[in-house]
Amino acid sequence: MSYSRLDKIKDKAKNTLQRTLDSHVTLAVTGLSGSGKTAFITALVHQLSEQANDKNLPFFRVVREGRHIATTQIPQKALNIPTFAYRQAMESLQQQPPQWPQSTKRINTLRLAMRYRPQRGLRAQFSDTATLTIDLIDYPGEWLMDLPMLNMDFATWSERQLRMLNASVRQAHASEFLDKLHSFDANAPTNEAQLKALSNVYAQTLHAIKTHAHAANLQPGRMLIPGELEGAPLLAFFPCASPQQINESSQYAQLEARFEAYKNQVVKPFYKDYFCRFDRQVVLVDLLQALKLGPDIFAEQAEAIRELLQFFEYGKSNLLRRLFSPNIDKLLFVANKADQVGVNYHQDLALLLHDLVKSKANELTFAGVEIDTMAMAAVCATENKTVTEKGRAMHCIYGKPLSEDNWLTYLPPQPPRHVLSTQQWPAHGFDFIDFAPMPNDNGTLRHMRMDHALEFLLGDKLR
Ligand SMILES: Nc1nc2c(ncn2[C@@H]2O[C@H](COP(=O)(O)OP(=O)(O)OP(=O)(O)O)[C@@H](O)[C@H]2O)c(=O)[nH]1
Ligand SMILES: [Mg+2]
Repeated sequence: MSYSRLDKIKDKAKNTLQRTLDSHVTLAVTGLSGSGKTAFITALVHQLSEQANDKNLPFFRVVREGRHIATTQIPQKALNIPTFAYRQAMESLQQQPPQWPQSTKRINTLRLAMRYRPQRGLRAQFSDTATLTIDLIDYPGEWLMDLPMLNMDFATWSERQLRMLNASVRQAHASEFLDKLHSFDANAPTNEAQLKALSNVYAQTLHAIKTHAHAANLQPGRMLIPGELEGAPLLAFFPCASPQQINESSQYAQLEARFEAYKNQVVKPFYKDYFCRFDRQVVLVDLLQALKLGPDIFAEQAEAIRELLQFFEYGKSNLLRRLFSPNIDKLLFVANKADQVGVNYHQDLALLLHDLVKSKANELTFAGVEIDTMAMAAVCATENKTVTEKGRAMHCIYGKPLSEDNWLTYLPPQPPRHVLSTQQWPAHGFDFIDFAPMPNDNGTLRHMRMDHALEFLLGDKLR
């Protein structure tokens, strides 16, 4: 038997033992583009490796009880993907003036090891210290939005994308593509140059919508963030209404073939390699941004989040199941960036998020998944400020808006406590402000409820 085979078996046995002793967690950080995945992972690493003390993480029991020894980054398991650029992200947050880390362009991963003193159980009997290994992956939110394509054929996908492009808020950005598509002969024999040209216009349309008119389901995601597929012919397709009769050598048949190839060669491997083996999940939702964008986009984003949850495996994982294919048994819904409203509105945000996901949450709770919903901020960009006016205390926030040079004390509007119908939407909408990050003078980051999130997601693995 070759060494590598033996090593493989040893590795497998070691992994199995680790899983048996519950000392490994793969945490899914899920969210649409811009929901705060990269900031959340950066903050999680920072809080655990540089700020794990009982003042900073009082609700994280292992820390509060003085059992946390140290957390550090260790070599990752997957050697074929880049390592999460933690240092780089921290440098941008700490530079003068502080900047948010850049939007993610490719998949990357990170493995953390948490060393702690076990309190009870098998581990406490065998050793004074134990290690919990945590695997995290970060990826462009746009790629996640490709998963629903797996459940669609080309005709269904085209119909959905064309409906999205025709929505009144997006028509102006899509008009060139829609005009050109109108004169496109789907039944004509394949003309490569024409397909390429029109797919370029489609890609420009997606970029314009992403920048100006937002949509949760801009597909294919690799047209926006191609990663290693930059310029690949596989990406030369676009939605097209189905002709009455489909000729095998027609342009339509060619588009359909490319759509299927994209699903099989890009989306499926991404899903299989990275999305099938999670133990715990945090779903980040930027409710404030969605509220700001109005009722239609709010509804679209809510639907996209619910749709995405279908692609994860849930259920209480018994020992055997966990050894071979772990299922998500704890799921945390987070209304992220809660530092953009006063603390008095955090409960409203959590209730709104609960309302948005309640039917899915119900279904999963029934299947034995433990679920919680909370408002939090991974990286605080504001400070709370109470301003008294005419004897009334108002919970304002103070920070530097991203789009302005001056610092501002702002009284944000109250978020609704439940999902509003279009008729219930206030005429003036919701005006929330995006702020630049605000680290402490010594460069450390502040958070809101990261300790609650960590306790929920990892606490039971650290007893
Ligand atoms: N106020 C506040 N803003 C945040 C927080 N986290 C993220 N943001 C804002 O949200 C933006 C997007 O955050 P990212 O972490 O890059 O989001 P992402 O989900 O990784 O996005 P993609 O990489 O594009 O998928 C940041 O540039 C900030 O403007 C937070 O905790 N508080
Ligand atoms: Mg990111």
